[in-house]
Amino acid sequence: MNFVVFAGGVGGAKLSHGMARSVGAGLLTVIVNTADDLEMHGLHISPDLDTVMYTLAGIANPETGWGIAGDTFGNFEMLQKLGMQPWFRLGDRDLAVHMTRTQLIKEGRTLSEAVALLSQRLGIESRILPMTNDRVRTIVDTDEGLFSFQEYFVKARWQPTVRSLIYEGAEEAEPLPQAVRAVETASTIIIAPSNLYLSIDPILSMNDVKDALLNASAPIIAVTPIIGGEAVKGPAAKLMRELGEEPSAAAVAEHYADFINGFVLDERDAHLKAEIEDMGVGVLVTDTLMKDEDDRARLACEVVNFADQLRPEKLGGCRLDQSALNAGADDSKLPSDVQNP
Ligand code: FO1
Repeated sequence: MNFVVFAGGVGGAKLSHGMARSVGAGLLTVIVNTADDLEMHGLHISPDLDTVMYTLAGIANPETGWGIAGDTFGNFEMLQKLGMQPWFRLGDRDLAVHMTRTQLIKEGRTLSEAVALLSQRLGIESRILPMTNDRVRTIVDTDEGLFSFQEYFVKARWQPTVRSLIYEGAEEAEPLPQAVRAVETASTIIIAPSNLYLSIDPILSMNDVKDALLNASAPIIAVTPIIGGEAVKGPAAKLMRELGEEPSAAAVAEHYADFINGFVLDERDAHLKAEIEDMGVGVLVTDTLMKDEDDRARLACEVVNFADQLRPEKLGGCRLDQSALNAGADDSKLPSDVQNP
């Protein structure tokens, strides 16, 4: 059995963490959006990859969802003092990850090789794959002009009204071959409750990915990032409105309807079940909010069991590994080489 999760930032990372605990970390492959990546201070920064990596390593900052728990921002304060007007907050420990990744790439490794090495050094058993080793960048076309993704998201606090999204480089990019292979051989494929336009569509927009999903033998399940017409986190609902969609879980299901077999709908939206079933998509109604680590594992387990119902022969569902519960994000979880001296 092997499980594949398509993920962006925080929602994808949380569900991946739940999957690692409920099906076993070694059986999990997470394919991660890299269209949010940026170059800053000469460093290659991969926010979504790092959010997944830190979450699976148990060192993610629980308040922000991104960055490292307990990190300090001495470099940021110094940049301010030096009049650099920094707007993207890189924690001091986080910075070490960007420095390592950038050095590995400069030495000739690919992004995926750098991620594999970083994951190994952070003690992560699951396989984290960037969607591609090529350069793909989300450009946000707004009423205030074109923005690079992080300028829109962080600097402009996602306030400009979006007219369209451009996944620059996606057409020429080669999806990571291991990611395509993982989709082809998966026993279950999950589209995480990540932003459909900013996190999942960049992955789907590359050649071969959609075909691999359409030809996959595994059930494909999407988990809603929208509850009661609002995004669980971030600008998904606002973007849906601005791009002419009704911000609802049903519209998300419709967005994915040509390749998913099942949709996980939040219990607060149970009234949308029939509408989604009419799209030819199976529906699981449950509590999709992941407020704590047990919620993540519970939701992951329910998704896996739902997928099992959608295939002709059962694979035995998930086992919730109680011993893996409560792996909190505190300093003691850091491998010794990244702990404070
Ligand atoms: N998000 C913010 O809102 N403000 C920041 O200063 C910020 C810094 C940052 C640094 C490293 C990193 O990996 C993520 C960071 N994020 C920050 C989050 C990031 O912009 C978004 O969460 C994702 O790109 C959207 O999925």
